[in-house]
This record gives sequence, C-alpha cells and structure tokens, in this order.
Amino acid sequence: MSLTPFIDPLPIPKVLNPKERHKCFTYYEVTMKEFFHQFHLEMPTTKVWGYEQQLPGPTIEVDEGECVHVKWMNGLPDKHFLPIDHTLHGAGEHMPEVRTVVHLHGAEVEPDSDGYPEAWYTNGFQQCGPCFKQEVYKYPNDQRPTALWYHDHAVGITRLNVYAGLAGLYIIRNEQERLLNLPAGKYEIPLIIQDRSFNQDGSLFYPRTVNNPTPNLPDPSITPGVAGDFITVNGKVWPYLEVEQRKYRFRILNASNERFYRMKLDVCKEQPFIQIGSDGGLLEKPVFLDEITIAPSERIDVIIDFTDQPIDSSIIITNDARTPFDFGTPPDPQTTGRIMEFRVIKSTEPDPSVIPQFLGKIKKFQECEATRIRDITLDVTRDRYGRLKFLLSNHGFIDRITENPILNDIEIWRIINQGIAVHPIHIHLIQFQILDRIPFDADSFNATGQLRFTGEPELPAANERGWKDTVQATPGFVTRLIMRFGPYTGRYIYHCHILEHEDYDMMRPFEVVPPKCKYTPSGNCPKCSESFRCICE
Ligand SMILES: [Cu+2]
Repeated sequence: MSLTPFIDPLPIPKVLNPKERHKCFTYYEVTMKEFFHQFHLEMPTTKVWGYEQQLPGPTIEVDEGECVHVKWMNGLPDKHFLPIDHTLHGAGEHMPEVRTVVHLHGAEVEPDSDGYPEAWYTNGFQQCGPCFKQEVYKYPNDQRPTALWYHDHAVGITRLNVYAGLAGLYIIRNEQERLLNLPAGKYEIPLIIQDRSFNQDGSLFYPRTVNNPTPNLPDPSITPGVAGDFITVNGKVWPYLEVEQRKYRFRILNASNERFYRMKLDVCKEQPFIQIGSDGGLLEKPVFLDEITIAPSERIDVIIDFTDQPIDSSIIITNDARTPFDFGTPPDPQTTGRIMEFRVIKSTEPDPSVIPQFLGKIKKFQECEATRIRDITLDVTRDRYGRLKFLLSNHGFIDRITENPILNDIEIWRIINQGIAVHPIHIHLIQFQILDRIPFDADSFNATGQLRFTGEPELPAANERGWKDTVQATPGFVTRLIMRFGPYTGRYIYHCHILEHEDYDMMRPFEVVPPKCKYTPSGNCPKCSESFRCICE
C-alpha cells in the first residue's frame, strides 16, 4: 500500500470533560471501545480500540494538586483482533483474551492506582486479575506540571493493546508555568507519534510471528520488536499542520511500540528545536538543538519559531533513526523517514509568547545522599523455542523481588547495557535524574561479571538534565540514575518501554518498603513496639 503524504490535516485530540466536579476531587469516566478510525484520506476505515472512541484518546488536563479520580471502563469485545502469544506469562490459553489495565505513565500515585500488569480486568469488571484492587483510580497530581500519558499495561498483551489504540495524553499545569508566557491555547499542540502497518483491506497489521519461523515455534509468536511502515501523528498518517509565522509549543510523545525517532526539520535555520521540558517537566533553561532523538514513551516539550519562515513554505519533520535503534534498518526517506509537514501561513495576531531564559530551578540529588547503589543488567537470552527473550538482571517478571528500596531513601541505579540495542528503561512511581553514562568493557563484563570502565563518565546531554521517567540506556555504557523512592510504599514495576521487550520479559516488580525503626533495626521499637512499620519518628 502506498499513501500520499501530507494530505490529512493534523487532528488535535479533544480535551476530556469531567463527569463530576466535587469540592475535593474531579471525577472522570473513560470507556474503552472498539470502533472504526480513518488513518488516512486514501484508506478505508480501520478497526481500532480507543478510549472514548478516540484515537489517540482524549487529553486529560488537570492542575497541579487537583485530585482526580478516573473510572477506566473496559467496554471491549471478548475476542482480541491482534495475535496473542499464549506462551507468555499472564497470557495463557485459560486467561480471558481481552484484559485491560491503565497506567498513567510518569505519575506519582499509590500502587493500587498505578495499573499493575496483573491488576487487569475484563469488560464490565466481570473478571479481574490477581492484583486487581479497585475500579476507580486516584491521581493526586502532586508533582511538577508536565505531559504524562495513559496507556494500557495488561500483562502479556500490553504491546497489542497499545498498538490497537489504547493510549492518550494527560497534562498537568500550574500557575507558575502559565506565568512564563509560553505559546499557549491553539499555539500549544500535542504530537503523539506512532508507527503502524496495514493490510491491503486497511486493517491493522501486527505480525503473527517472525520472518522465516522454525516449525517448532508457537503460532502466534512474539517477535523482538514491531515497527510500522507508516508514521502517524495524532492518529493520521503523515499529516500536515498549518502554522502561523510565530512560535509554537509542541508536546511530543513517542507512543510507538519499538521505533525511536531522530527528528530534524528539513529546511530551517540552525537549531530550530528549542527544548524546554522533558518527561518530568520543564528544564532549568531552554536547550537549542538541531535534532532530537525520542525513545518510546519519552516526552519532549519543545518550541519551534516559525516567525522568519516564508509564507507558503513547507517544513517537514524527518526521521533518520534506525530500527532497532541504533543499528538496524535505516528508515526509507520517502516513508518512515518522514513524520509530518508544517505549512507556513500569515499570522493572524501578534505573538506575545516568550522563550524565557530561565524556566525553573531543578534541585539536583547529590551522590552522597544515596543510601544504596543497585546494578541492573539488560540481558538477552533464548527461550525453549530458540526465540530471543529479554531480561533485567537475568530475571523475569514473575521472579522474586530483588529491588526493595526504603521509603524516602535516595538510591543510585546503574543500568548496565552489555548488548547492542538502546533500551528505554522506565521506572514507575518516581521521576529520576541521570547522573552520567560510563563506557565499560562489555565483553569482559559478559565473560567475568566484573565491571571495567574504559573511559570517563559522560554527563547527560543538556536536554536530559531535567526530570526523567524513561532513560535511553546506551549499549556499552553504564547509565547511572539517581532517585528518591516515595511518597508511597508498595509494589510497582520497572521495565523496558519497547513493548515487545516489556511483554517478554524485560519487566520486574520492585517494592518500596516502610523504614525500619531507628532504635532497634532488627527488633521491636521500645517506643511504639512496632517492628517493621515503626512510625515513632
Ligand atoms: Cu528493551
């Protein structure tokens, strides 16, 4: 199938209205439904799944500190329309095919509202997974303003549910940010990038198995990653956006399963991207860039100034990132090498927006504050069918918990990538800071298990020096993260955000535990006689 690029206008996802506004919380209801969506003017409609019959889902906009309750309701059919591999943990033949659970990516929430992969439920909550606790999720939004995103996280089928369409944006705002006078209103535009493939009849194509499957392979069988032939933005293949000669703020999310994008503008002055924010909110100061690489699940907050662009000029966001990143197939310049087009038109009004030189203070964690250093290796092995299986520290999702940080403790995690691909590693509950990336001898690490550094630590790029919840863990480097675990105790997960890796089996639970009593670390507290859950401080 070939499609003419840049003939559909960019759709802007609608902002969802709450069902009820109470004094102390705002209540939303969101239903997941099957429906038909047109990805491109030259295509028939395509069966998809979406929140509120929209693809991507409606944007939820909240204020910092506004308590939001959402009832995420599964109104989907009983049968999945994409190929389920029943050999994966949690997706066996005896399980309901269509299970969903919503995770708000980047949010600081209690574990029972985090969307644990085994807290899934079926249509009408008729059947629930072993970790299901509640129908209504609570989001306190006690965190810095930023763009989060909600998406499905059901164990063993996350890649299929997100590919089917279960994803949307969630923006936290506050007064301080409004006072910065950044481009706003119709000049602040979300760009949710997803790649997709289609069958001739317009239906979504997701591979049943690998190319050249061996006879003993299960059918369907998960593959090490799925990248589509067409790039969609806000649900349209290669859309265009008319932009006035002024500044725009773009909230960019890579919601693709596997594909990274290295974005450039094809005709523009130098350093056209002015990045002002990352996953966890605004950077300290704007960073001027020629290109930006965005991994699955990362968000970038960027300003592009079209003021000096000629009227009627066309500017294309291009992509030259290989898949798998960054050693696989380069994109085709005519198809996957393009993302969308801007068409410049005359301004309708003066542009009062500014690019502040200073955006806000980011308090840096100090290494000496950390109470613990943990090593996480990114491993690839073969399963009993000879398929690639990705692991974290050689453990899978169901193995016992090995990371149990104490509430409010600061830890350093060293992500050791001895492989060849970049993996976007995401940790739930918290936002972290990147300390550095240190080159090491991967061959000697694989042989001996000993880390031998081969060069000086490389500081994170200027646009990585803010708050992050997903980090590009580069091969041949130890990526060091620092974070404080809180404000909740309980069980969460961390995982690779390449969804085919996450499903098999690059996802691990961790548990934030209450602090032990400071008086008697191993016995009962003399003051409150509690042992583990001592709160006498
Ligand atoms: Cu991965």
